[in-house]
Amino acid sequence: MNILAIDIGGTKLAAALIDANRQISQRLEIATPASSSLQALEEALAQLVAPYQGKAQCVAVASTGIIDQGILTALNPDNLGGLNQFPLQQTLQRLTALPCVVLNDAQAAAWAEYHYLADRFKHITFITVSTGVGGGVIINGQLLTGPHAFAGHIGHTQADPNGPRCGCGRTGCVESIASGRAIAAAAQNELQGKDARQIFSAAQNGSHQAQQLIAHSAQAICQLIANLKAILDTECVVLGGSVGLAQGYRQQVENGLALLPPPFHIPVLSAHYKHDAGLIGAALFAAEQNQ
Ligand code: ADP
Ligand code: BMX
Ligand code: ZN
Repeated sequence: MNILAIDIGGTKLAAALIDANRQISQRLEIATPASSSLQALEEALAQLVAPYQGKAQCVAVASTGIIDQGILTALNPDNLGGLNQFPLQQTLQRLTALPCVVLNDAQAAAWAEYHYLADRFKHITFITVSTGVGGGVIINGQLLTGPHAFAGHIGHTQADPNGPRCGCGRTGCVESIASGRAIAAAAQNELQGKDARQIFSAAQNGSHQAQQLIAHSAQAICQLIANLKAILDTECVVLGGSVGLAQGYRQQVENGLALLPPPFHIPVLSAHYKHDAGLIGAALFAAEQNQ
């Protein structure tokens, strides 16, 4: 069976076919519309799925936002151009005429990475540092979603009571300090207006400000990991998202963690499935629902 997997992030929409051996083919990517209109996202999804007509038997979606009962509710609408409600499952079923399974992007990625690590660990936490900061928690081999699918939204735990106001309405969330959007928003002078990718290359070219912005992000993620260890006794953390996977970032997080007391130490791995973790996790999840 081929599954059409779709990953909806704050920056990009990705799609691919995934077969029974978790092999990916025909991967496509387009930009996420920066618009609060339902129609803009629907049109982008229609464009994304069009080339796959007749090629899959079901659709599996990993999406940013709280994905409860098929509906996308943005916790931080700023990440989706202000969009805060979207009938995700219904829209994709209509666009593809296929059954559709939907879940949060970081929860999906956690599920994929857990499948890869299951021989070694039963308790893992996936953290995506991307447009936002998301999370997926596996406890005793089970994906924790919670009664309202809200579990794992670790980017909205507080990192700094004097920090910036987060798009979710709280103050100083991890996401408001560590995410790609936050890194870009904090940039000043010669870096003002640059995105996180450009700030990472400026850091490589010796920009002190860029290095400080990235260090500040990595430090917030390091403290988040220590909090997760204390709350969940999670056995390892897997880092994903384009910021989390950027060169040198994981090492900075690990260096920070090594300075904390030993009970907070924990292995930090880079996502095995890299930028495809959400796609593969959604496909695995859908395949299990259809069994
Ligand atoms: P999404 O949030 O849509 O899932 P990504 O995981 O690609 O997408 O995260 C997007 C964020 O990552 C943006 O802030 C972007 O500037 C940043 N980014 C993209 N590529 C890189 C890179 N090579 N190095 C560092 N940051 C990157
Ligand atoms: C935000 C939140 C999470 C999501 C995380 C990472 C919204 C729209 N999204 O914290 O649901 O998992 O961002 O998302 O409120 P990404 O777009 O960075 O992949
Ligand atoms: Zn927040």
